[in-house]
Amino acid sequence: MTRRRSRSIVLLAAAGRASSFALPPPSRPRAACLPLTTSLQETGVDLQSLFGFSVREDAPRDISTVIDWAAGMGVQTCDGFALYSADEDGKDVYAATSRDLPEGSPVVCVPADLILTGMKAREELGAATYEAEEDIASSPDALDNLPQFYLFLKILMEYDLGEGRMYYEWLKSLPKFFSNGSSMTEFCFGCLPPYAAEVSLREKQRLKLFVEALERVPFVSDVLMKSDEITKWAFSSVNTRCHPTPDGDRCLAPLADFFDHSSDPNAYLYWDEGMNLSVYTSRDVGAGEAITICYDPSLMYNPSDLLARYGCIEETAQATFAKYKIDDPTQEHYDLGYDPSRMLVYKSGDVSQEVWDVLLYEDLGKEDRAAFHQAHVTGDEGPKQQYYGAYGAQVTDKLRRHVAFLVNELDECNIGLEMQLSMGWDKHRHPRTPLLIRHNNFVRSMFEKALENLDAM
Ligand SMILES: *[C@@H]1O[C@H](CO)[C@@H](O)[C@H](O)[C@H]1NC(C)=O
Ligand SMILES: CC(=O)N[C@H]1CO[C@H](CO)[C@@H](O)[C@@H]1O
Repeated sequence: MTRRRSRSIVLLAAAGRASSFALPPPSRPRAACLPLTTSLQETGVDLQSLFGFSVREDAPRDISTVIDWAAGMGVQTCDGFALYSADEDGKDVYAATSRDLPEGSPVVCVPADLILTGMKAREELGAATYEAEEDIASSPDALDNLPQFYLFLKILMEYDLGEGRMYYEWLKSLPKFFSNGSSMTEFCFGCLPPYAAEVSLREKQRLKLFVEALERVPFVSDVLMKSDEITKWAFSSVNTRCHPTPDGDRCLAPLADFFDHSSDPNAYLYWDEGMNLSVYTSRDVGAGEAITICYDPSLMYNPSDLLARYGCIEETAQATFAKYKIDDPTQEHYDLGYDPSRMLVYKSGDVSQEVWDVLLYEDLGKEDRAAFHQAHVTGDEGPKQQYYGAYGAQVTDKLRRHVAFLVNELDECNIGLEMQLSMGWDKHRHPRTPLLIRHNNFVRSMFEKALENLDAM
C-alpha cells in the first residue's frame, strides 16, 4: 500500500552489514548486529508458548532476525535493504531500502532450495496426507487450494517442531494480526456491502475446509488442530504471502514475502531457469519508499477482493468493480466483458463500457441478445448503437438503481461501524472496524460520483 510519509516510521530490522549482489553469500548465519525490539509488551505465557512463540493476534511480531537469517541461507539483498513499520506496534511491515535504487536493480534474490512450494511439501510430507488431499481436491477451487493446503501443513509442521528447525526465524517474522476475510467475524460481514461480504465469507469457508481436512492427517497433533488461533495464523500466512510459480504451483519465498501489493507497483517478481526468485525494480525507487509488487492483476480494480484476501485497502486505485452480479453467466456474458476486472466504476464516476453492454444485453430477448452479441464480437458498432438508441434510457435507469442501492447499503454499514467506534468497542471486540470503514468509504466515493453522473444524464 502506498505509505503516507507523515506517519512515524519505525525501522524494525536491517542487515547488519550490506550484503551486495556481487559478493557470495556468507556461509553461516551472522549474529544480528542491531537488536531492535518492537514496543509491544511481552504477553503472558499461554498454551502456544509450548511451540516456542505465540501466534496470538496480540502477540508481538518478531522481525529482528529474519534478514540476517535469510542472508545466512543464501538470500541476497541489495545495499540498504530493510524492513520498516508504518504503525507503532509493528504489525504492518514493509520492505524498502535506505538508498536510492535505479530502475532494473535487483532487490532480493531467494535461492530455489530455500523456497517452499506445494509440490515440495507434498513430497516431504508423503502418503500420510493423501486422505486429506482427497477432501481438498474435491473442493470447488481445488487448483488453488491444493498447493496452499500443502504449504499450510508445512507451516503447521515447522511450527510444531519449533526451535532449531531451518525455517524457525522466518516463522517468527510472520504477521499475527490479519484483517483478511478468514479473520473476519460475523460482525464484520454484517458491516460490508453484499459483494465484499460474500468474498470475505468465501475465504472463511476455505479456512474451514482446510481445518476439517486436518483431521485426516495423522501427524498433526490435537493441540495444533484444535487451536483456532494457530490454524488461522498458518492459513492466513499462506494465503496472504504465497506467490504463484511459473509451473502453476504456489510458493512461500522467505524475504520475498515482505513486499506489499500495489496496482501501480515499483517492482516485479522474476524467476530464473534455476527457479531462483528475484525481485527487481521496475522504475527508480527512492530511499525509504515502500517497494511494492502487483500480487495479481485482477486485484487492481477490486478493493473488495483485495480486502477479503489480503486484508488491505489501496486508496490509490483508480477504479472499483461495479459489483453487478449475474447468477448464471454464459459465454456470451464473458464475451461482453463480464469480469470483475472489466466491469468498473472509475474515480471520475464514469462506468466502463462492459457494464453498459452487459446491462443492456440482460434486458434483451433471446434473438436480440444473439444479434447484440454478434455485433459486439464482430466489432460492428452500427447495430449496437441502434440497441442503445432503443434501450439506453431503460439501461441508464437500471444502472442508476443499482448504484443508488449500493451507496445506501454502504451508508447503512457505516452507521453501524461508526457506532462501534464511538463506543470504543473497536479496540478489543472489533479491531477491524477502522479498516472496514475505510473500505466502505473508498468504494462509496466512486459510486457516489457515478450516481451524480447518472442523475445528470
Ligand atoms: C540460482 O541460485 C543459485 C544459488 O544462489 C546459483 O548458484 C544459480 O546459478 C542460480 N541459477 C540461475 C539459473 O541463475
Ligand atoms: C491489515 C492486515 O492485517 N492485513 C494483513 C493481511 O495479510 C498480509 C500479508 O501477510 C499482512 O501483511 C497484512 O497486514
